[in-house]
Amino acid sequence: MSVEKSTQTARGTAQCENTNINLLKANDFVANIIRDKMTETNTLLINITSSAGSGKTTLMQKTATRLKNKLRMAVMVGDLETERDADRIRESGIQALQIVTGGICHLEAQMVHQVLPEYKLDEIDLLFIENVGNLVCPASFDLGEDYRVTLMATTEGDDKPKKYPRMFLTSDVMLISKADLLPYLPFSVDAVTKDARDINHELEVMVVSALKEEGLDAWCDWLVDKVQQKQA
Ligand SMILES: Nc1nc2c(ncn2[C@@H]2O[C@H](COP(=O)(O)OP(=O)(O)OP(=O)(O)O)[C@@H](O)[C@H]2O)c(=O)[nH]1
Ligand SMILES: [Mg+2]
Repeated sequence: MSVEKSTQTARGTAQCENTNINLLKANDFVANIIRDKMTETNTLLINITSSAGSGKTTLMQKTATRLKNKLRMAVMVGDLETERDADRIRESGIQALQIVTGGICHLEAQMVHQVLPEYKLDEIDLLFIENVGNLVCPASFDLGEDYRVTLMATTEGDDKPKKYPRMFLTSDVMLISKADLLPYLPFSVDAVTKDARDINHELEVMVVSALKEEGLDAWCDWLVDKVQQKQA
C-alpha cells in the first residue's frame, strides 16, 4: 500500500472512531435516563443478548409461563423485521412490544426510551429487553439495564467467548442454552466457562434447556432474587 493510501486509511479510521465515540456518548446519556426511571419505579431491567437463534424468545416464553403469577413482567424485543417474537411472547400471557430496527443490528438506548411510555412501569417488577440476535454490535450499547445476560447456545460451538470477548466482558451472566443437545455436540461446558471467565472473572454461569425445561428453576430463582434486591 502507498504511503498516501495508508494515511487516507488511517484518517478514515480516526473519523469513524470519532463518530462512534459521539454515538456511544449520546447512547450512554439516554441509558442513564432509563436507569434513573427504572430506579424510580423499582423495575428490574434485564438486557438479553446472544447470536441469532440461541433461544432468547423461547427462554422469554418459558420464563413468562413460570413467573407471571409471581412477578409482574413485560418484554421489549428488537429485530430487524417482523413482529414474530413479540407475538410469540404475548401468547405466554405477558405484555410484549416489538421494536423493528429496519436493518440496524442492535438496540440503542434511544429506541428503548422511545417505547418506554407504552409500559406502565409502576406496575412492572421485571422488564426484559430481548436484543437483536448478534454477538458483536449489542455489546457496545448500554440500554440502562441492571444486568446483561448472554445466551451461549451449545449449537454455536464452545469457542465463542474468546472470539467475541466484548459481549462476555460486559455481561453479568452467561446462560449456556440448548443444554439438551449436549450429548450430540462437541461442546464442553467446562471449556466455554473457563474461556468466558478468563475474560470476565465475575461472570455467573448457568446451564439451561428452555425446550426441555431444565435449569429453569435456578434461572427463575436468580431473577426473583434480583427483583427482591432491587425492591428492598
Ligand atoms: N434443542 C433446543 N432448541 C431450542 C431451545 N431453545 C430454543 N430452541 C430452538 O432454537 C430455535 C431458535 O429459538 P428462538 O427462541 O427463536 O431464538 P432467538 O434467540 O430468540 O432467535 P432470534 O430472535 O432470531 O435471534 C427455535 O427453533 C427453537 O425451538 C432449547 O433449549 N433446546
Ligand atoms: Mg428472538
